[in-house]
Amino acid sequence: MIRPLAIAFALTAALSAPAAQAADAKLAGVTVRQAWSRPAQAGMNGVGFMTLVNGGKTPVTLKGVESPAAGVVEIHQSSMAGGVMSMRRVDDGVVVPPGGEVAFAPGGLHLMLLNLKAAQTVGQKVPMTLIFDNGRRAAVALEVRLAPPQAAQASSAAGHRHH
Ligand SMILES: [Cu+2]
Repeated sequence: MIRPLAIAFALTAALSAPAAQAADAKLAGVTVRQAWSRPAQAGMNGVGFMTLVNGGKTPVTLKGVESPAAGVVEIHQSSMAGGVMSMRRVDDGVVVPPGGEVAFAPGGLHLMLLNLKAAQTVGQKVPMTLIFDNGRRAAVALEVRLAPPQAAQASSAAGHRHH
């Protein structure tokens, strides 16, 4: 309940680091919620999940992701066809519509952390840099967990902290 807030604040800080310009406003409303990963061994591939929320008035596109924890991070889309789950790389980015959100979740969009440099264990934080259109970058940390964070609690904490 505290954690998604911390991530959102980190994102805001990263986005507002450059001097205020018109382009900054475009991403000012983007927050990342429920960023998490799963335990994995060094040299193996890991996964990353999160929800991108665009509180702004224009679309925002996630173009790519970098992490010191993996050789390469790719954006993947899983799909089911003929009873077989497969995944493909998403090369043209993921658009988050204004006022909308996009969930990266098991069985759908996910981050693929190829060739992990170290083992990931529960409770650990995996640093990521999200790269948006116009070259904006935002730092987030994926919490290594066995199960997804509770969506309702997370958004409630983020939206109603003043209570
Ligand atoms: Cu994948």
